[in-house]
Amino acid sequence: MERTFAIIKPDAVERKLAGKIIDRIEASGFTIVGMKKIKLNKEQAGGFYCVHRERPFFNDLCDFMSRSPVIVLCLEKENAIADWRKLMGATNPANAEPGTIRRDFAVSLNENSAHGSDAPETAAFEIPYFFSALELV
Ligand code: 3AN
Repeated sequence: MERTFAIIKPDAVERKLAGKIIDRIEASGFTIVGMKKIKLNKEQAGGFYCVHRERPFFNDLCDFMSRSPVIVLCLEKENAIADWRKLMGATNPANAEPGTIRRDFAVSLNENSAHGSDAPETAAFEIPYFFSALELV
């Protein structure tokens, strides 16, 4: 069993797509072991995306992620990290496969509806950034 970290981003929560995305998560065999709706401030968004702090899109990314509430999830399944990224689709929705979350729901490269850990080390940082051990059941 493997755990990964997911975010339903502001653009998707604002458009009331959270239920549709959670439905796809469960239909694809993931167990939701943690889930909550939170509103990040810009500093908290920047801490989460600190690997991107030198990138030109960092400021816009932090503004976007702190614009309105997000839903954060910890998901469990065999091969959870790769399978969640496959279900999300490519970062740029224009390149995402048909049937993926980003192809079907994302607005743009920046407002791309979902986040997923890209490696075990990333998941090991991201899950405890948002969840305490008691919140993972
Ligand atoms: P992913 O979320 O697919 O792992 P990352 O980690 O490379 O993608 O990028 C984090 C987030 O930063 C993306 N989800 C996207 O919202 C934004 N982003 C990535 N690359 C760009 C870019 N070239 N221009 C604007 N935003 C970007």
